[in-house]
Amino acid sequence: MLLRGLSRLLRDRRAAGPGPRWASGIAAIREQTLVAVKPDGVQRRLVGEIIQRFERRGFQLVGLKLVQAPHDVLSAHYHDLEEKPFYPALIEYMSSGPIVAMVWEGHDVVRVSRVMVGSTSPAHALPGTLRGDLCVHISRNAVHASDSVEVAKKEISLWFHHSELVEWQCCAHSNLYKV
Ligand code: IDP
Ligand code: MG
Repeated sequence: MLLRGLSRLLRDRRAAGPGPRWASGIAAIREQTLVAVKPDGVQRRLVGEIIQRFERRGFQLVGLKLVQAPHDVLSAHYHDLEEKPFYPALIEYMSSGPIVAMVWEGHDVVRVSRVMVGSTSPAHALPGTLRGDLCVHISRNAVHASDSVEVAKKEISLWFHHSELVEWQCCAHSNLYKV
């Protein structure tokens, strides 16, 4: 009986593959998203405030860089909006200065980041959201966050080489999660 149980456990473990270093429950809270401080946010010295919101919420920073976005990255990033009348102005805006690109990790981080960022138009964004607190117009909304898990994966690989992402163990983990 005991032997049968042990061999089932071993078989299940093998089927699950090597997996992450941590317990399998932790793998479920390692969702990632791309957040970027747009050129207006960098110019207005909002980088620290935006990072602080994500840190204080409890998410974990795993990638960070200041970049002048290359045109091919921007056109891939916004290819869904190519037909929109504001597209040329959007590309010009996003090319107008450096961007701080980040990857944040944590439970449900894609959905929660969108809530934290607020509506696309700051005029409709609720107080307490980044756009609702820091911006006034849709043409200058200071921050980007991926809108789905699928899109987040694509955007992270567009903006970051995998060697630029750092896997690190957070010492506050047990105060943020019980999994
Ligand atoms: P999101 O950033 O909230 O996901 P999207 O609809 O994906 O919004 O649009 C991408 C970006 O394009 C917006 O964040 C904003 O910078 C810009 N944008 C969207 N709609 C307008 C508009 O009507 N006028 C000007 N810029 C716009
Ligand atoms: Mg979007």
